[in-house]
Amino acid sequence: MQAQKVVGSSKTVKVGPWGGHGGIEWDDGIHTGIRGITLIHDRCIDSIQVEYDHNGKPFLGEKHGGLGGSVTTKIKLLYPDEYLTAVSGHSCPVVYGGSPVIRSLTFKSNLRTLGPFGVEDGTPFSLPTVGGMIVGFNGKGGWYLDSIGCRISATRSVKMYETLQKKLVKFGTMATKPFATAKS
Ligand code: MAN
Repeated sequence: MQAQKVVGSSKTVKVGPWGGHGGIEWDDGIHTGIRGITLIHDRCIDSIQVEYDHNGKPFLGEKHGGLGGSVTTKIKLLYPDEYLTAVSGHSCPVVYGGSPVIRSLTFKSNLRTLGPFGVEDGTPFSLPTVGGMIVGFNGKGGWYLDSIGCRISATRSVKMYETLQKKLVKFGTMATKPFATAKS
């Protein structure tokens, strides 16, 4: 079956966050898709950095979490044919007396399952299957990734999106015509 090309719509639903309450809050905002994810992990998920798509251009989010971890996993999605549909994982403390942190993460795309990464220990969490695609992550981080949540958007076919873009371009050309004429 051929993968359907889709982009996210601007209406999103926030789900989560899952994990602990430690660390400081981070929010990557809302984008049009995800091109890749870099996870650094060991006994837990030390950090996450997401490369989004923003209206057809790559947008690199900040790295969230700490500087430790021994394994670097670079997930490259086959954008725009592939998009993330779900995230799941486990959380519990890794240090004595500490609050729960994200121990493992597993991502699901329309084409495959990526992971698990980290250690599947502690309380499991999973995103209820609501359809749509992930267009932004948020959560908390300190030495480690304390929690993670995401924003889900309904999917739209690229064809519809391109038609809309063409219309906007046409409208833009018309609007600037008097200036263009004056210049020539
Ligand atoms: C640091 C602090 C905590 C946080 C842990 C794990 O100790 O930022 O608030 O829970 O790291 O990330």
